[in-house]
Amino acid sequence: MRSQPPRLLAATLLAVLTATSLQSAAAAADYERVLNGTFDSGSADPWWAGAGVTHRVTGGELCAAVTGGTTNPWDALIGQNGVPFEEGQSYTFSFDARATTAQPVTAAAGESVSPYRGIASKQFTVSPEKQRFSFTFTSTLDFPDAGNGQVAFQLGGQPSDNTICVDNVSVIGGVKPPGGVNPNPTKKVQVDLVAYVPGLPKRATLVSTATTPQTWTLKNSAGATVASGQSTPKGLDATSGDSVHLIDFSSFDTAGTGYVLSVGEDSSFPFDISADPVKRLRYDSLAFFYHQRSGTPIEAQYVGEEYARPAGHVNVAPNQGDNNVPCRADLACGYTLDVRGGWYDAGDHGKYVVNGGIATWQLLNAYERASVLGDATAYRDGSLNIPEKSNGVPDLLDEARWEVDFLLKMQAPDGMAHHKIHDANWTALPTRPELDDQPRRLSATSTAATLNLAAVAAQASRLWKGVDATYSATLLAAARKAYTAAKANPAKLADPNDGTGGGAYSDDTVTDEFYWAASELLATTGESTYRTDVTASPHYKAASLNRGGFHWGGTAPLGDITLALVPGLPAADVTAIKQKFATVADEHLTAMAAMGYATPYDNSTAGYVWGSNSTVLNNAQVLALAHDFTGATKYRDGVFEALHYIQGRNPLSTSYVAGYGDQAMVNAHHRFWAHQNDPTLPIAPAGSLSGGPNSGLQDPVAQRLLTGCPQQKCWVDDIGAYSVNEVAINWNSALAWVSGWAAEKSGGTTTPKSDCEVGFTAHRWSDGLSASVKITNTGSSAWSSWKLGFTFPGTQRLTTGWSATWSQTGQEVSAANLSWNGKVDPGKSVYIGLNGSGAGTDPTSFTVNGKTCKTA
Ligand code: 9MR
Ligand code: 9MR
Repeated sequence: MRSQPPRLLAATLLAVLTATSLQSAAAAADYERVLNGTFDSGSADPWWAGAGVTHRVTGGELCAAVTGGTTNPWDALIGQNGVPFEEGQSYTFSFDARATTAQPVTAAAGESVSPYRGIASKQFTVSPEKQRFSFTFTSTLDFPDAGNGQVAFQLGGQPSDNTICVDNVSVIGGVKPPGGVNPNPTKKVQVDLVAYVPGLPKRATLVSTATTPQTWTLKNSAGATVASGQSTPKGLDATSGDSVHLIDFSSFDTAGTGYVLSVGEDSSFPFDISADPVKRLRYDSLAFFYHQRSGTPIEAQYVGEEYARPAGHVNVAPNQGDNNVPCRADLACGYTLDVRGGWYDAGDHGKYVVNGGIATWQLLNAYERASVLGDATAYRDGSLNIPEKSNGVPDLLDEARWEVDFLLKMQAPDGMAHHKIHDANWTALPTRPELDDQPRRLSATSTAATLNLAAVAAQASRLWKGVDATYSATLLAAARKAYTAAKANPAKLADPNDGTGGGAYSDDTVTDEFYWAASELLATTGESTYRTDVTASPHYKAASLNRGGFHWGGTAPLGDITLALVPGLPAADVTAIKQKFATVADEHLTAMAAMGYATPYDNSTAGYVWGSNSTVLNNAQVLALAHDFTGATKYRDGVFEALHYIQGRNPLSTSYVAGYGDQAMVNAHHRFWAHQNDPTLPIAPAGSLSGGPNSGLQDPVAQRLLTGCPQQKCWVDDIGAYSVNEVAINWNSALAWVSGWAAEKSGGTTTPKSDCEVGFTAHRWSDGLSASVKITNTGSSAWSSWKLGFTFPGTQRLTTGWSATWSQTGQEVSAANLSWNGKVDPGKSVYIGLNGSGAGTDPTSFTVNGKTCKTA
């Protein structure tokens, strides 16, 4: 991690070395404090190397190649940050080591940031024969929560180059159990931190061990109670580890902002009752894809200054570029490909056909579904802020084409598609795309990638038919060629161990990709050869759709969805597919009814997996289609439950969508949005989705911070935690599909209907005013309290007021009811007034209880 530069630990040389074991107050629990000390995974992460040192894992050891000629031991370092140390506790630091040429090596513990205080260090002589070394010390510093503690090996001060290898590095000690650190505070009243849509159910979760119903109250932004009721106790919810009650406040349906739900002393984050946020999210979730574009400058006029950047991977140094990329050395394919363009997959700079395929399909399917069953004008030209926004083509198609063109470029001369193109080695965080200096390499072609290309090119050919006939024909030809090539190479599987410099995306079952591609080709051409392959497939008629849904490695349901939307199959078979979607949707609803935090997610076999949020949203797509196919409102409500979980009704009180909600994901694992590592870089832009809880804890930061977590709590907003907090195109495509659908179902009223009217009548003179204010309840229910708000346009200052509690902050004025005039029945008015100094025109806009009023 070059972002947190390894520090010298020079001070450790001065630190008191207590090589003898000191008695610690609390009982030792033998907690291991370093991560990946065995290097068994083949990865060096999270060990870093300092200047003049290259480190890599070979033969299960971490080997550091050190450039000679440095002066001090600390001039050449490898180490690990975030190691927890507790003051006064005893630690045993041990490791195996060998060196090509014998030399002294100092093992040190200390502080990773200024002032770099040392805890302990000890020098050993490391020789060509591997030996085990060990020493024990007491910590003089306190970093109990894996903050700025560090261990390092000082390898410098030698005249010549040398290689030093370490293994089985261990620091055991301390009393505080590892894990349990979540910097995001959790609430006891869990709500969607963004919004509930008027007219739809509104549910929340209360964390409480009480066995009897609890009273909840809903307050509006003025603090007035607008609804109350009783919770329903549900007991312990194993997936979250919380004891929970359910709260249903659906009966309250007044649009507004800043509502808060409370039980006793505990309050939720504020939220809106409004359709506006989901209508914004429909576009923000799609904007993600422009941000991820490779091979083109990302321009400030579309994304704002902080997200603008030069084109990445176009052969401008230090990029080695995607203009003419060779295959990996071991493949010797004999050609190079121009594979510029496409979207970066995620926080890395890889571009993968498997995954690019499902992401593109899902965007195009949102468009196709809307064209057939909904409202495709939502995606019209001008709907997104992208360079193609006024070319006469729907913007969703323009954005998708950026990737479709890339997928076409990945097709080899024989019709097969290369599985992926990415860096030869992993780059550090942060690395801006245009500063990536790694060589780019094509991996081998694979059956799965070829079928992804066939499926998406066939789907796209259909959608561009009336938009660009030439392009449509090119796409169909590429799809046919790919499908034929895949049938000739039906078992060319990607290497599951090919995870250096890019993800593997290996998939050992491709019957589902065959079904998906054949379905798309059938839908586009109606030809009998494709029909035969579709109907003969074991996946036919949604046979493999279940609560597991679909994902990049399990794509059969994508074929089912297309076949249910596009004419081509016998009516009875279409009915069977639709029926299966309803059946699986019912299974989701049944399971959700028993959950503390209702989520269309089946954790029964694998727990919460990498990218669980995308599975939740893909299953929400299944629910949405079940609603489309049957009209049943229960399925629609299930879709919104899934969105509520994603936006904060979860045990971490966190919205996994950046920019949405008061406590939203910020520190995505991303090489450009790496603000956590470099404050000059931006945070994740609004509308990007975190991968979400992953009980497998497959990265060192998640392991260090989250060990022992209940499944739904295995998430942390940390840039290093890539197995829980990365972003990815196939995850944002799911958010785009679902938010687009939800926006369509959120009705026409986007601004809350006014239920108040305010008349402001003032006598003004050069340096003062006297005003009377008439507030009328024009709504249909009585107010039990009210609070007026307005802004003085000039320098007016309130001096006295009557018939209300008046106050002024800056130019903002508020007036709250007194005990005798709080109740206002529909159609009735209340009269208040004020005297003031200063000058200015009368205020023109007023709110009552947070809602904008009609001005009389
Ligand atoms: O940054 C990489 C992320 O995009 C991938 O999803 C993840 C799994 O393939 O790997 C991340 O890269 C890490 C690599 O696996 C091990 N060395 C450190 C890399 C950066 O954190
Ligand atoms: O989404 C992928 C997930 O299903 C896998 O378990 C994980 C490890 O192989 O890889 C995920 O995909 C990553 C890819 O390999 C590299 N780019 C970032 C992707 C999201 O983390």
